[in-house]
Amino acid sequence: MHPTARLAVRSSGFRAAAGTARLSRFQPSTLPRVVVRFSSSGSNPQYEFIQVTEPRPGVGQITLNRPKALNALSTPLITELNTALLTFQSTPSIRAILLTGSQKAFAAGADIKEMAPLTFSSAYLNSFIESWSNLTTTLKKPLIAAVSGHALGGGCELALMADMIYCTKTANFGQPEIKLGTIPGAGGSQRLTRAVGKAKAMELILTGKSFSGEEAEQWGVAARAFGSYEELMEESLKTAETIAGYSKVAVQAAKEVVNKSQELGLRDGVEFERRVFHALFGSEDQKEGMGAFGEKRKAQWKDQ
Ligand code: CO8
Repeated sequence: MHPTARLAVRSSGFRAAAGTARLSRFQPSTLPRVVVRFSSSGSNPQYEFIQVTEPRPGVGQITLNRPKALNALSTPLITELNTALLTFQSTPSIRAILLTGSQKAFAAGADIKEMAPLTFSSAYLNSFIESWSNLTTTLKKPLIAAVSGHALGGGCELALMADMIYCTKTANFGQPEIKLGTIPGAGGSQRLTRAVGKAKAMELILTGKSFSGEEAEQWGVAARAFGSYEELMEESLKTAETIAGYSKVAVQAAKEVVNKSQELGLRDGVEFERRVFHALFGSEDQKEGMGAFGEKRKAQWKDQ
C-alpha cells in the first residue's frame, strides 16, 4: 500500500451516501458538498459491499467485498460501486482506476436471490440493471478490471465494461444465464460477441460453458493473463500507475477514440480519431511532451 494513501474526496455536488437504488443514477444532488475520507486499509464506513483505496499514486482501487456471496452483484453493491466510481471520476488526484474482487471471485453474477422473484413489470418499470451501464457512459478515466476466480454472468459483463481486463490464467469467465432460464442482461451478448466473434459467443451463451483466463487472453477478451493472483495484482497496479503517469488529457482522448471504434464504421472512426488528434495540438501537454523529447528530459504534465 502506498504510505500516503489517504485522501479527502470532494464528491462534487453528488450525494455520496449509498444504500438506495435512486443514487445509482449519478444525478446531481441539491445537498451540500460532502467530504468522503478513505484510507489505504480500505476501511470506509460509507461502504458495506466494497472497499476503496489509493494503493499507488494516482491510482484508485475498488475491491468488491461481499465474500459470503462470492461478490454477487446486488443492487446495493452496484449502487456503492457507482458512487465510488463517480467519486473517483471527480477526484483530480485519481488518474486511473482498478476494479477487482477477491482471489476466489471477481463476481459470481448478478444476485440470483434478488432476481428470482422479479416480475416483468417491476424489472421493466424500474429499469432493473440499467444503472450498471453508468460505468461505461459516465466514466472518462481509464478502468482496469483485475479478474481472479469466478467472473460469471453479470460478473463477466462487469469485467467486459472495463477498458481493459487483466486476469489469472485460471480465472473462470462465463455467461451461464441460459442455465437459469434467462439470458445475459448487462451487455454480455453484445460485448462478448464483439470481443470473441459471433461463433464463439453463440457457443458460450447458448451452452453456458465457462472459459478460462488463459482462453480469455488467447481470444482477446483479456489483455493479459498471469500465473498467480499476486502477479495479477502487482501487474494490474503497475499498469494503472503507468497510465496515471501520463497526461490526463491524452489518456482521456485515447480512451475515447478506442471506444469509438466499437460504435463507428472504420471510415467514421478514423475521421473521429483524426479530429481528436488535431485537437490535441491545442493542448499544453502535447507541446510539453514533444518538447521534453527534443530536450531529452522527462515531461512534466500539466493536464492542460
Ligand atoms: N447470486 C447470489 N448468490 C450467489 C451467487 C449469485 N450469482 N453466486 C454464488 N452465490 C452464493 C451462493 O448461494 C452461496 O451462498 P450460501 O452459502 O448462502 O448458499 C455462496 O455464494 C457460495 O456459493 P457456492 O456454495 O455455490 O460456492 P461454490 O464454490 O460451490 O460454487 C459457483 C461457485 C460455481 C460460482 C456457484 O456459486 C454458482 O454457480 N453461482 C452462480 C453463477 C451464475 O449463475 N451467475 C449468473 C447469475 S445471472 C446474471 O448474472 C445475469 C446478469 C444480468 C441480469 C440481467 C437481468 C435484466
